[in-house]
Amino acid sequence: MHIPMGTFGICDYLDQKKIQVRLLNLALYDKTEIGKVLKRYMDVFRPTYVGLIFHWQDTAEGFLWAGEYIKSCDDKVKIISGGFTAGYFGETLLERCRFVDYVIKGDPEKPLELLISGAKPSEIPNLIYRSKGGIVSNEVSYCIDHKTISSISFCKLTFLYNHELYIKAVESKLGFPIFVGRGCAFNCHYCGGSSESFKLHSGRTRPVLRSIDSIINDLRRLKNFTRKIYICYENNRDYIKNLFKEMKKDKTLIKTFQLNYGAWQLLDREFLELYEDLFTSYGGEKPIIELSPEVFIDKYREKIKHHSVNFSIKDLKENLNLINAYMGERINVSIFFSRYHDTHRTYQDIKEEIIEIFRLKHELLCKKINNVKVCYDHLSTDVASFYWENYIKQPRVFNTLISAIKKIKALNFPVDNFFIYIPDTLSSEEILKCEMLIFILKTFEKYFHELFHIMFKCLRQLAIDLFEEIIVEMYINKTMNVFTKLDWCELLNFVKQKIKENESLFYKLPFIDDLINLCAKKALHLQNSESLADEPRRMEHPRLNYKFISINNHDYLDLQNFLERLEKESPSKLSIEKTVFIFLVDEILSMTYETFCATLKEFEKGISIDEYYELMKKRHIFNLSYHEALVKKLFKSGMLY
Ligand code: B12
Ligand code: SF4
Repeated sequence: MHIPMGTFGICDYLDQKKIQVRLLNLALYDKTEIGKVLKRYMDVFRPTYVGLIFHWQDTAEGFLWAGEYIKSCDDKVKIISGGFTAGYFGETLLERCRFVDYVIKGDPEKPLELLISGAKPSEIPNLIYRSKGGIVSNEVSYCIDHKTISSISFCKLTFLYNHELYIKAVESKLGFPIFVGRGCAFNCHYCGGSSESFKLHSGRTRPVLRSIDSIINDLRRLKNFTRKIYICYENNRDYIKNLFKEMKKDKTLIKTFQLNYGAWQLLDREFLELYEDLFTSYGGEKPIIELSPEVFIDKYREKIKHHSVNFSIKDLKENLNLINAYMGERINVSIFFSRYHDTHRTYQDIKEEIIEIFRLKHELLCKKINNVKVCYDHLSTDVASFYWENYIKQPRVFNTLISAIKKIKALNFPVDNFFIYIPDTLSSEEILKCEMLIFILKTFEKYFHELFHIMFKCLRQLAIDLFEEIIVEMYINKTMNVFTKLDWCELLNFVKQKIKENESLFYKLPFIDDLINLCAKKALHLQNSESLADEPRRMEHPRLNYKFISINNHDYLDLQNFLERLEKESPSKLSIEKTVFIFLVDEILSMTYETFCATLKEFEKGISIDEYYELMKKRHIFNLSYHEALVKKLFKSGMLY
């Protein structure tokens, strides 16, 4: 969906050289329409050269399709490709793709200008092209300098056809990315944007930054288009702070933008103070700060992350406290963990990682830190990263990438990213086991989060062992696809059985029957809620539908409170607090059993709706409009029928 940030800069650069240029982002259009859209804009603009960006490796299929299609529309048009992936594969891309006429490796500004202005290919730096004698790669001798990169704008949105669509799309994600510079000073093993990777795909040996003034000018322009921006470029924290300090000098930039921030290191007080002074929230959303420890176990993180951007989990937790002390609930924090890494070579390593990541989620909940989201996804295996170079066979061959994409599509579990590297010390059964474990834990966390946290509270790590046992005994050898057809009620039953057949687990969770009963009703409700009628018939003397009611011994849905009770009282001696849960279309209503008896239970006696309202009035329980709205919802939910 994104356009590489630098592409807007290239447009401005070429425009300054009086070369007409337009941008088309096919990802913004309906998939079934993109052929027509491409043809339409080719007819309108009639380009002599088309720059086909191949930056992210996961866009390979779209790149192949678009290249073939453009040539089929007009075989005289010259196709120039560039971006990390194009630069990395360079010659083999020209070998494999007849439609590619040129590849530019690394910075494209000057090479593009020269090529389009008619210079001889042999005289254009960074260019890879076909000649009579075969494919020729010129030296990568052009790297944009500070002065030039500071003289162009990276946010003249009007170069892009239908730029409003792009704004809408980026606003639905993290916001418009602000171009700060190119290259990275660090070397994280998993990253295709590391300093070593940059040498491979771009021939770049050191980062280049824009001047702060040029960024400020861009922000002034940008505020007329969007108020939601994203920065993820921290070679030098002081540089970012200086940018903030300069922004503060311009009143029109204060509290103008929501800044979502991809931090490469933990945040410090000065940064947070500046951030607080300068930025605001936009469209009722909270801004997001991203932190990426990638792996949980400190000694492994030390191995894969460059030491300048490394931090311990202890430091991370302290940093969360610091961020919350400054901004509290006004901000959200996303913490990213990923798999698979070359540090986690055995199933036990990964299991330990899973335990720690889910323990962290639980710990945050117990500490009432609600603004932190912990993500645990597949790692993108970036071309030119250390992982790609060292663990992928024939890394420099373009077909390796194409077959990797096919392999990912054929995997029997869902994938979050272009991920191809898995340590070869893990068997396919172990991988499947890890994937199932994570999938089931995430399912629980999403749909049955009370059960998930109560289990974690009472059983600690044994909760993970229990799920693992269920996977091994019930799922791993079944042909049924757990990832697409997981039967929640069956799984809940397995959990109950496992706990009840083990005395020490049952001792820790003596209310498991009761809790699972509630979850089973919830499961049925979640799976059936879509089939509810829109406007059901209202009966004058309605009855209660117990299918949508769960009467339990504790208020499990008041989770925070229940966990605190578990902290103070022994699970086996918990006093009963009879609670009624009513599953409505869009919420679960909970009330004490006494309230239930005094209100809805009255319908069991066959009273009419008007008699019910009368009764509530007499008993001084809420007001009429509350009950009218409730009764309407109860009918809609099928709870009254
Ligand atoms: C900020 C950032 C983002 C931001 C903003 C991206 C953006 N719009 O540019 C967001 C969050 C949106 C993002 C998303 C993704 N990112 Co990112 N991102 C970065 C980061 C941290 C900095 C990028 C940067 O500074 N770019 C500036 C420079 C380097 O690029 P540029 O000037 O924009 O463009 C260059 C080329 O594209 C080329 N070019 C551009 N236009 C044109 C046009 C022509 C005609 C030619 C010839 C050349 C050309 O010229 C420039 C110089 O080489 C890098 C890490 C890093 N150190 O680079 C990762 C990085 C680039 N991202 C990466 C990945 C994997 C992704 C995602 C696929 C992640 C995901 N799974 O969703 C998505 C892809 C989004 C999409 N397809 O729409 C990988 C790339 C690996 C790869 N080879 O594919 C990197 C290296 C590291 C990482 N793992 O995050 N990312
Ligand atoms: S992950 Fe590491 S190498 Fe990659 S861009 Fe961030 S700091 Fe640089």
